[in-house]
Amino acid sequence: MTYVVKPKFHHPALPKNALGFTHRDYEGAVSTLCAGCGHDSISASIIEACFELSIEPHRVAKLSGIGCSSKTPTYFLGNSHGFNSVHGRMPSVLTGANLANRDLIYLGVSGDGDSASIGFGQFAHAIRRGVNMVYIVENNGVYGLTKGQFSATADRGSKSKRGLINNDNAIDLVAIALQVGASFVARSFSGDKAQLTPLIKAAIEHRGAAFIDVISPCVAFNNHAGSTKSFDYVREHNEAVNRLDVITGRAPIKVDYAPGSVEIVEQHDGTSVALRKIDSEYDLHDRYAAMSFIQQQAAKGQVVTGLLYVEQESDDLHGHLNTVDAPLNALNEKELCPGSAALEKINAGLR
Ligand SMILES: Cc1ncc(C[n+]2csc(CCOP(=O)(O)OP(=O)(O)O)c2C)c(N)n1
Ligand code: SF4
Ligand SMILES: [Mg+2]
Repeated sequence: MTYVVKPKFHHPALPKNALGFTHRDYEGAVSTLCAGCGHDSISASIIEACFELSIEPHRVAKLSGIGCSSKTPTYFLGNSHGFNSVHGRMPSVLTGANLANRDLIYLGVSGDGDSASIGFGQFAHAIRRGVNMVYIVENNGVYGLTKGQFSATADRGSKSKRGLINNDNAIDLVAIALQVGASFVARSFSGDKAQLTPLIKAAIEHRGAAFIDVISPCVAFNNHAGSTKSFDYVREHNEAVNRLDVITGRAPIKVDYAPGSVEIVEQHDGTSVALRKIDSEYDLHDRYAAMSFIQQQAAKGQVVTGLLYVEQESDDLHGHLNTVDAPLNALNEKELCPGSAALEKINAGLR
């Protein structure tokens, strides 16, 4: 309950990260979601990722839309910046904030209703523009907050709790993200923290639009037989193509696996990710092969998870627009308003 205050006291032996912070420093209010909701497990992974990366909470801006999923930023990173926007409008609010202050880490949290229905256009355009962000969709195939109607990500043929069959085709947000140019694309499962936490850490380190689709079962409305977003279904059909074992570090990464089974992916800031390949044929730098593989497996009912695509030389919207390096709030009046001579020069260049 948000009105129940967490006790300030904690065990003195709680592990601390490089900043001297414990997990408690990355938590938020007590969750009001249903007990067992997949979304709470995703919040736990976000907390773990930020703790392990020793991120200063005030360097994070968390933004969301409307839905049970979009409520979750209240339950993690209580000392970070937060903005709960209108349904489906998180991407444009995030884009504006990012353009104003490029120094923060932007974490967009959304639902399948929020991003694949009312906010579908917003989702596609923020990704297409390469906004530097981690965009997480907590995907349960239903509108949980409004009592379980099918969302646009519900698979055709899946059955509602009351026995209705969904006859509409599904939107796969991973396929769309790949198609519109996301430079980091992953899928995971809320029930697999060991897979999800490193993916979030790698996405935070990535420069550009990083998208993670997390299948996150709704225990109240979509966790029955016949649903393809239930815990049982995802566990039975989860096809992981790789795992990030060792996450980031500026020191050389040492791993114990056989040669050929590990790939080291360099990130823009000099950190690296060690990737353990499960499917040795899967090439995570081939956007078109990824699209085709994921869709072929989906046609067989399989849910492909892992880091599905990453562009190593990625850029972001600031790079495309050639904006100033400093956040706007760090510029002085003279820099923000250089005067009529400067305007004259720009106008002359456009004639
Ligand atoms: C403009 C507008 N239209 C409709 C709604 C009603 N509404 C609230 S949440 C929601 C869907 C939420 O689904 P999803 O994003 O999948 O989140 P979940 O609750 O499943 O996590 C809808 C339709 C609204 N709040 N605002
Ligand atoms: S209704 Fe579904 S999505 Fe919402 S909190 Fe409950 S289990 Fe989670
Ligand atoms: Mg939903």
